[in-house]
Amino acid sequence: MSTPSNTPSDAEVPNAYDAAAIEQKWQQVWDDLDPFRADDAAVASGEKQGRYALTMFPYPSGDLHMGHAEVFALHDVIARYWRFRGFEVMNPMGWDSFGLPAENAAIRNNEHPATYTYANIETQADSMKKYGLSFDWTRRLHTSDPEYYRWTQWLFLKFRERGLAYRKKSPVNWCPNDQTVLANEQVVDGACERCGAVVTKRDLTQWYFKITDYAERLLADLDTVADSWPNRVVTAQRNWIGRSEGAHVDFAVEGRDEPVTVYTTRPDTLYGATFMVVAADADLAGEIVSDAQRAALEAYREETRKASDIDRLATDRPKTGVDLGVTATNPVNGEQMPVWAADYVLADYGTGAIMAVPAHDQRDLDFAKAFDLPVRRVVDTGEDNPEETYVATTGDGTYVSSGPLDGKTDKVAGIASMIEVLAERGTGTGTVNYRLRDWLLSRQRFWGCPIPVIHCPSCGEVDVPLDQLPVELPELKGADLKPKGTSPLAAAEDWVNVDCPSCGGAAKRDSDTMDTFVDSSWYFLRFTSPGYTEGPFDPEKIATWGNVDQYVGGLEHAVLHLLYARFFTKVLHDMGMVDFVEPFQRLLGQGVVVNEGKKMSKSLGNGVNLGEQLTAFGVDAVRLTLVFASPPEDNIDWADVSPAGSQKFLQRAWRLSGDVTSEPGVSFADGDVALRRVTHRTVHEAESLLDGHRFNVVVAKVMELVNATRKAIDGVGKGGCGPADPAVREATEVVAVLLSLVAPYVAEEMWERLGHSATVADAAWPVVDPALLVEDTVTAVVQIQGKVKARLEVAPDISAADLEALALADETVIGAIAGREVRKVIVREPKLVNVVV
Ligand code: ANZ
Ligand code: ZN
Repeated sequence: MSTPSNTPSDAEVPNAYDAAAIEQKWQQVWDDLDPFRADDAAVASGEKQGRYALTMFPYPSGDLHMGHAEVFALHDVIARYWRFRGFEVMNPMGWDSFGLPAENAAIRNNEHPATYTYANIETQADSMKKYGLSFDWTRRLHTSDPEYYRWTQWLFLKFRERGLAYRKKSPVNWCPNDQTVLANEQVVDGACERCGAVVTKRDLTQWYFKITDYAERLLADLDTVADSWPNRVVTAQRNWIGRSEGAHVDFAVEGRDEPVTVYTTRPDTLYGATFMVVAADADLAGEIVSDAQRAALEAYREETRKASDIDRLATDRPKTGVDLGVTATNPVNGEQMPVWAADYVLADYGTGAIMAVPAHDQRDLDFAKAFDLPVRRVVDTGEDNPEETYVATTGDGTYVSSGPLDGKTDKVAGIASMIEVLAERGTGTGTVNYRLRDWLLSRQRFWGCPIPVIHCPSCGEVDVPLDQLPVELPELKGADLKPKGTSPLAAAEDWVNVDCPSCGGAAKRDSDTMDTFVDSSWYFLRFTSPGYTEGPFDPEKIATWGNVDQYVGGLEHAVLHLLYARFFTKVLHDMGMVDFVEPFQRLLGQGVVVNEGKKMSKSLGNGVNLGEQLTAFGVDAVRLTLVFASPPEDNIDWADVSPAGSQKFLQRAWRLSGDVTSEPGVSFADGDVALRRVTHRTVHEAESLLDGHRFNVVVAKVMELVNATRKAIDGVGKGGCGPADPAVREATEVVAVLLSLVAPYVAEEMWERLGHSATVADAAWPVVDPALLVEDTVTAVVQIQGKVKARLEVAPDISAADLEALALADETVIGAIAGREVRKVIVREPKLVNVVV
């Protein structure tokens, strides 16, 4: 602590601070004081209310970049603000440290992926410390540590016990370059999300999480967060789950005992079905194909393996297919229709078979046109007949050629009555379908969490006993990690060959590792009790902290990470391990930092290096620039902002603290009213702006307050109160406190120069005096028996009741009434009160 000199001479007071010097100085102080460590006991005892602030933990590839800088700066405003408002804030940080980049680097450099991973983690941790973030470092975790992934494995086995983790063989997306399967969502426009190689299909036996069992709840519970998550995220989640209502309709197929069931959202168009299409890659196609067409089907199947699901569903793609040489019977009119196999029907959606209604579905119509199949209109929308135009009509209209529906116009009723007809005949039922697929979680790569299962020739799939967890990764490196179509773990003889835990016979470990999304689906729970050895997290600590109050991160995770974390939370709820069903109460998605209108990229050469910016302008100026640039959700163009301008402003703010000449603790009540009004209004507005995440506006308000304070200091004789006025100290202290949300170093420095001891983070949040929020006042006259006795300064919009109460509570007025009985009070707000006694 240092005490400011009361009469600083120009020579003593430097005119600018040195960003690098104060960064070094305060990092040391914060390390020593450790002010951001969250105290479980204070929350458990009820002494303080706990709040859990979380920002998405990073993947350790290289150092932090501008994107991290933005999200961390925004998140830190919230965490620090809550702390000021008296909450015990848990703000932890860790690393999502399994994943392919480390493995690829290890192959390149002939080392173990851990080398790359943990070196980068240290680099990032140093950068985060330098960046002045209010993290509680005692909770740090890395998902690639055996002490963490032990519990990822434990959870996998618990899921398996509940029937939620299973293996099945199915055509999966295969990246020929990374030599691993990919989840559907990791295939972007037919290419591998990571490396861009064209993705193909392979029939493989893979592990899945049965997330589809939770589809309904994942959808329904979105309503509980709809107001506190960005709209577009809620919508993206809804679309991904993709609930649709329709019907299962059974068609008898020639040469087969069981009927073939199709899924349709339009059972009301059943009379317009003119052929059936089965997914070419579905087993069903092979089961029903006629002998004459078998060879053609096989050839066609070869071709479809090359196409991605997205290509297959594209409406503008030429339609291809094979006639299976059998017919199906329409259950309502007995018509025989041909059955085809095609790739535009997906094997794993609905039932993998459809009834084609070409008149009212464009893809069916394109197919009908390509293969000269019949088209029959059953809904007359008033548009041209699709039988002639080859433009499907999908709108509402009048049913035609539709038996009992003819002449009717209500689609909803049409669907319902057709379902009724089908139900009566036992050939169909109403049903709900979800687009959501089970989560394919196994990967044929090394640097991930091993799947804790042993395959035994006689016992089958056997769990690794819980007390033998973790199944640790072996020490492979370099060339051993090269993908060869199977996991590198399969070739690690010493590791893969084990005794069966059940029969003791020779068996093999499962050699796949888990998708890294599994690791990040529960890390937020572990933060409540890092190092806990009895389970993935301490149930008591979870009860103390509850779910995450505020989650902050990038919207590239709008779908999968959030969906998977929500799924895990619900399963854990059902296991009785947590008492909430949603992991994240509030979600803030920040925009991205671009440069010159474009995404930063190496090839465009428009990347902005965070480290260089921090060196050039200082941490505070960079953070301030990112927070001030725009509302958090908007993108920031680094070409449009001015870190140099931020730097100048911070120097201006800092200079105020050197000019204040009153002592710490001086009573502000006697300070200059005009400046005090600005100060209190700033705090008052900042509170609601911070709650509403309008951080950029808060910065603008602080800038105004700095200007007003500067005027007050310099304007002696021109209406300014001068540096000794308590109001100047009050204003400057408020500037320091508000700035500490964004620019912690300079705020700390100001706080010290104002004569306070570290840390400004422990300062009391300024209490707003409502009287000082009154913009302009008017003078109200109080008369007793018609004679003026007092004048009151009141708000122009004061109510009659408030004015009367204020007048009767005034000491002069009470004195003048002198105990006499008040018979009548006439109020003409806001200017006059007449008391009759
Ligand atoms: C007949 C029909 C008539 C259809 C019509 C649509 C319009 P959503 O809403 O996405 O669930 N479909 C069903 N299973 C399919 C599969 N495995 N691959 C490709 N398409 C499939 O869409 C359901 C509709 O998509 C179903 O309703 C079916 O076509 C098609 F005028 O059946 B419809
Ligand atoms: Zn066995």
